[in-house]
Amino acid sequence: MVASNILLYFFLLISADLTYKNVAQAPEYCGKKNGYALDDKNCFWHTEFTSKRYILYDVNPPEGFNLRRDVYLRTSIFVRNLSEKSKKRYQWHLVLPPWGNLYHWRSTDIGPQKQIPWSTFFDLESLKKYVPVIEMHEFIKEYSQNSKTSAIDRVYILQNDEKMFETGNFDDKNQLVNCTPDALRKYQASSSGNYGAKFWGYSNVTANEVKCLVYHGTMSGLEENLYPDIYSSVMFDHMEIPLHDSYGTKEFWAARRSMRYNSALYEIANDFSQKYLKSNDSRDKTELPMDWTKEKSKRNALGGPYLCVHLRRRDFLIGRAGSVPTIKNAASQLSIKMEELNLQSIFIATDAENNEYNELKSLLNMYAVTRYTPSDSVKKLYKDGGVAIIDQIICSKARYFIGTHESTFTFRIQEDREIMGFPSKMTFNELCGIEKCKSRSSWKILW
Ligand code: GFB
Repeated sequence: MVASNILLYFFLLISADLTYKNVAQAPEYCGKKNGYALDDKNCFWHTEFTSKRYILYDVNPPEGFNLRRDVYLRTSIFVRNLSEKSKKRYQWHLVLPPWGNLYHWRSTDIGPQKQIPWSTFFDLESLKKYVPVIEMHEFIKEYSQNSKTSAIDRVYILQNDEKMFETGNFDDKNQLVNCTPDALRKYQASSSGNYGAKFWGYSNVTANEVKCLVYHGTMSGLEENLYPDIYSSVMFDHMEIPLHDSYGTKEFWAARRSMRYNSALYEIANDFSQKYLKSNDSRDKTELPMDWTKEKSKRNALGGPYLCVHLRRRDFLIGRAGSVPTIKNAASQLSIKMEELNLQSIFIATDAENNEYNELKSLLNMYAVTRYTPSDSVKKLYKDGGVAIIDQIICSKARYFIGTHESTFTFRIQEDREIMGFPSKMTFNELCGIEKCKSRSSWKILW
């Protein structure tokens, strides 16, 4: 084992040397022949006693919930590929970064919205059928081995290649650079040499090393930075930077299908749709097997007798003013559609202020217009993120869906509808903005 470690280390060194300009340098090696001692700063007991390896990641703070879900997909595919390549030598685990402090989560009456585990929103057993995932609190318990802190072996702060546009060189890049004080601000070194970063607000999580890595390329290229014979836990900050290796492929859709929501959220959404929208899974042909791996390709979903619109407002009114309609114009687009479809009910998923919602409702008074309003207990338990998922589930089961141009919230609904098997023309529709209608993307499922 040790001999093979040494061989691998030399291989890593040689390959790092050959491609010096593009590849991050190998770390110092733990040279103890008879096992790793705890007091050798290059040696970590984890590597000796277990084949478990952990990938952690975080995302640029301003990014919203639904873009983060896409970063999860990229990362889960990466970790699954690592497991397949390492042929059981290492057991790769993906540590789920707790949810918290998102810009759009504005409710102040439901307690703090931070350190929220993934199980609040997603079904962990479903995720685990695609890739081994563990919650952060489980990682802390498992990894600290009774010590007071869990020290991540190496953290990479990924950075965009700012010179790419100046030089016109768009080749892949994977290059260690000196960290600027700005990049390191979050990662203050302590007197013991460890980096404490209050990772997700946990003061008992630290890092042994923090490196800055200019990165351009797809997820799979990150593998060169892992050195699993030396490190058992590696974290990538700004994981939104590496691109998908396989966007839209069967592999992408398998990972996406594994992202089932917490079953309590389906129950709340289904109760609401039955009560107010005359919807019923078996009649509407929107039932899915309990186990996502048993799903089959189909295009016969009918959906409940209502149209759902995702009407994105707030920051979209500023950042993307041209691609969102006025309320009056939205009402007119919706009435035309309702007449064409001969439907009577409209479900509105929106982050709009009450006055905008009320205006829309009064303009559409010839139809039964409704939206989901959570009870206090639902809000306390599932927070703003869970309430948004309930809206998404209800939209995913509508006969017809119209979303907002380039909203990732809309994209996730479209994906759920593709999985459920709706005819594509009932899904890939968008409200036109105050400027002319923009061309729409329609990413269809592959089985
Ligand atoms: O999810 P998200 O990244 O989608 O951000 P976009 C929108 C957030 O606003 C959701 C809330 O996660 C919800 O918290 N929200 C939006 C909604 N629509 C609804 C809705 O219909 N119902 C409920 N309950 N909540 C990104 C932003 O937004 O757009 C980025 O995250 C950036 O910061 C970018 O502004 C342009 O993709 O729509």
